[in-house]
Amino acid sequence: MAYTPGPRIKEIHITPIATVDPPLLNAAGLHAPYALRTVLEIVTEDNISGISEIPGTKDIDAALEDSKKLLIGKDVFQLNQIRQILVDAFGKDSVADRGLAPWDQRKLVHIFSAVEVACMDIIGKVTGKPIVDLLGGKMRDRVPFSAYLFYKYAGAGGELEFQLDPAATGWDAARQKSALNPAEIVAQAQAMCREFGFQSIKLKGGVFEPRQEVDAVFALREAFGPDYPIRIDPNALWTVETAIQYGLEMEPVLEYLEDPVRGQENMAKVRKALKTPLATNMCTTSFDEIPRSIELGAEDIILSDHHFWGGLRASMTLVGICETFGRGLSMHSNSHLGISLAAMVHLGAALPNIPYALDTHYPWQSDEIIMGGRLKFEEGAVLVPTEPGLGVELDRVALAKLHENYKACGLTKRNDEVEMQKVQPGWKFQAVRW
Ligand code: GKR
Ligand code: MG
Repeated sequence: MAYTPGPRIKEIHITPIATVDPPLLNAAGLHAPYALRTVLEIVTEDNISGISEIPGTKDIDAALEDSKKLLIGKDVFQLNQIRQILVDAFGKDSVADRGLAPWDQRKLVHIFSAVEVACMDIIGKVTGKPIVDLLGGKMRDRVPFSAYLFYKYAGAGGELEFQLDPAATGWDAARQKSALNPAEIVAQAQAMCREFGFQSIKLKGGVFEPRQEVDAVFALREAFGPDYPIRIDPNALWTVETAIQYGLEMEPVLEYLEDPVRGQENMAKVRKALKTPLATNMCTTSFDEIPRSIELGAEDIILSDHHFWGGLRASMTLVGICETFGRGLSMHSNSHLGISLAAMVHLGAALPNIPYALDTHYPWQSDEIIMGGRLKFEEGAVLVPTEPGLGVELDRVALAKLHENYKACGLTKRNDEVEMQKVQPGWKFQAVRW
């Protein structure tokens, strides 16, 4: 049989959107009333469309815009060549480009992830296979996620900002309530687990002094019992001494401790002192950092994220490295909608095993841009799509509405420090606080 080239890229559409986000707190400050995402759509010469979603910033959008001229005419199957073209144009990100905030600020990894996922959506449609099959095939039918709790101010986000929507009921109403102490965190967990059926719990820490957050962990254990694994993520705000002190105290109840301290050296020190596994999406976040991670023994679990590990196939490479060096692998998340969730589910389904339920921010978002509305969770898990490609299609009306939000809200880059200063004038992000 003769070689048949794949479909060629005819058009690339980049749509920045702003999705309603409640006032969630973290180590870097406060979420803005909208979370920014960018939706990429690639259309081939034979009019097949592939989509993807990444964190949105003006810089990444501009770089994606610049990449258009490089990618038009390219065969969507030639992902290695496409990656090289992007590396040649934008250079590789350095480790320092990640920044100190809880979220990753690199450029190339995000651009390549956006292009790769959209191309794989097309490849799936051409071959009639779901993306999970392109990653080597399905290891499970349902992908389990964890409840992801946040300290937060009262408020619905979006236009309502810190006000509540009186018409909201159930989780929609619970999502708007404040959570500023252990009792309110437990109430948030109960409402979220009731709605989504999650069977494990993550608490985003690094907001209050550690005693309060550790008390919240014990309050969760008290309320949910030993069958619900619990993790806490102070986003590297603790000192080594603090992490060891509270890490030892939480040892009987923690499934893992996520990024208690900043940097691989400090993580390795804490890891030596504790039996609890350490996980990271901040200290080992690129292939360049793997050798040092192994040398030092910086963490037990790498929280992969296809948005910043450079795509789905790169994440599968990471799985192999983790297996070789005895690291566990799970998944990190940021504020996101259903296109990202679908990609995470395909990747989650392809992993050899899932020892820890994956992270997702999805319950915090109320908008959706895919046909059929928000994806469903059953007992905390999402069914792996069986349709070709990602298995989700763009709702263009909803996309246009969220693009209008983007134009109206005036945000072009995530900056939680600035948002926090609107509430607490003079508040400053500190890379290490307690
Ligand atoms: O959305 O506030 C947030 C989180 O803190 C997020 O930015 C982190 O990237 O969820 C993340 C994490 O696990 O570190
Ligand atoms: Mg984290």
